[in-house]
Amino acid sequence: MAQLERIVILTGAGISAESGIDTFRSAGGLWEQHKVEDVATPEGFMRDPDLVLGFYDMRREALAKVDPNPAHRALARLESEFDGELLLVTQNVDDLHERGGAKSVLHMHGELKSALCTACEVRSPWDAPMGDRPPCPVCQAPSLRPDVVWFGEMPYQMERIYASLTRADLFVSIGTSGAVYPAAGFVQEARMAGARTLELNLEPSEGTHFFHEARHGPAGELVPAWVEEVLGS
Ligand code: BV8
Repeated sequence: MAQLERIVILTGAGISAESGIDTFRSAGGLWEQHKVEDVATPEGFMRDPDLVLGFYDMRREALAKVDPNPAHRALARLESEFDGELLLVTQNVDDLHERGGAKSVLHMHGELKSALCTACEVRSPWDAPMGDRPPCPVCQAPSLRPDVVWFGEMPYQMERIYASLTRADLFVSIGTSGAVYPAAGFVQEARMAGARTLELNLEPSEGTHFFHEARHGPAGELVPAWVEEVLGS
């Protein structure tokens, strides 16, 4: 393997599946229990804030009952031992990368443990329910919403992500169905910029044909093995 200097990793719900967190599109997953347009759009929030706040309160509460798995810990090991540049981007709103030891995680779709105030627009760390309309820690208005990126909203730090994709030697996509843009298009950006591209997923994703290489199986096995390979090379 040529000297690796810059790696960009994108993770999705599949990396947290073995920790017991529902993915979106598996049987019985999050989107089977709710309609996307009802719980993951600004329109849905305007229409029924109690439903949406309850949906995210339930997911935030569930976080306390699950633990990071070997895949999260392997990426934290890579972050600390890899002597090149690593950008870890996640579509996940859970905090399992951080609890697995990762120090720098880019949550492009926001985080369950962050609150966005619709009055003062300040984001604050948050680990409590929102259904009871608590006051914003900054402006006291009872106007908090989950600090997550809904459909139709702009994901966070896109410039930083694209700047890294255009300079990457290797792009690795882990545990994502490749169903949602712009994240699903990252593999094409990286490939056009000359990066090698690798998919680690339980089954072929919707974009699997864009990858130079794809390995299929549980992240808890594939990711530690791949990290060992990279650090050993
Ligand atoms: C935007 C946060 C523009 C909230 C999420 C038509 C064509 C193209 C695009 C569009 C279109 N119409 C609309 C759009 C845009 C839209 C979009 O892509 N829609 C799709 C449905 C077509 N995108 C947006 O709206 C985005 N914003 O485009 O803004 C803009 C421009 C200018 C100005 C303003 C705006 C924003 C999208 C973000 C939505 N928020 N999440 C929350 O968490 O509730 S999306 C959510 O679903 C995730 O974050 C993720 O991004 C996405 C996909 O989920 P995955 O993580 O991939 O999970 P999934 O269940 O799908 O798959 C799991 C995978 O894991 C599977 O492949 C499975 O095999 C695998 N797996 C399972 N177990 C394991 C495993 N792998 C390994 N090991 C295991 N054990």
